Amino acid sequence: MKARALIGLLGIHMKKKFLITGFEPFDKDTTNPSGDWINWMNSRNSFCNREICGVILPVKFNGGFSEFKKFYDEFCPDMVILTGLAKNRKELTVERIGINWVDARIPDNDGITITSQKIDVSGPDALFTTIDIDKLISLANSAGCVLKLSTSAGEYVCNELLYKVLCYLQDKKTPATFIHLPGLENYDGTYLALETIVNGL
Ligand code: PCA
Repeated sequence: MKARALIGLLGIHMKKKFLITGFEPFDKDTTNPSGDWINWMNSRNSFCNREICGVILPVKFNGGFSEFKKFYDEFCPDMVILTGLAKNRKELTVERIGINWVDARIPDNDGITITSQKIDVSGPDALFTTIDIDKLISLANSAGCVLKLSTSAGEYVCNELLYKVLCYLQDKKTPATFIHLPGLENYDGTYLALETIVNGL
């Protein structure tokens, strides 16, 4: 029996562990609100019953997932929340699926542009995210923020990370989701909504 399961049986309360990721800037931007949210979160003390590991990932094909895996294997989280920027969206969106496809319009931060190909030639075509979407939406609403459902995380680095993470976690059964931040002037309300989500899950 795993140590955490035994401790649970003994009734000892342990903090739920969250691995939360954002991305570094890309496409000539100097900031990425998803990375800024990780820094914002790491600087706060408002996650009383949560143990948080916040990580900013590189916007690099293959690079994001290998960095994620390193932290996942070391931290062994109970839940995974991936975030990134979708500049052309107006609202916070939660992704339903990761697809087995990459078709980049712009290079990643190594200057690499991967077009029209499967992420994993022998992998499933798509995988569903595994944190209850209705619950995420109602938690965001309770913080006064609109969170909409999205059925496409795009065909760039965010979708590549999401797909690889969902594949990796399939047999581990760790719930995982992806939330895209919109393009906004001010992210105060967005960060508070994300904090409410983490504290409510
Ligand atoms: N957004 C990009 C990659 C990094 C990020 O924050 C995307 O949606 O694929």
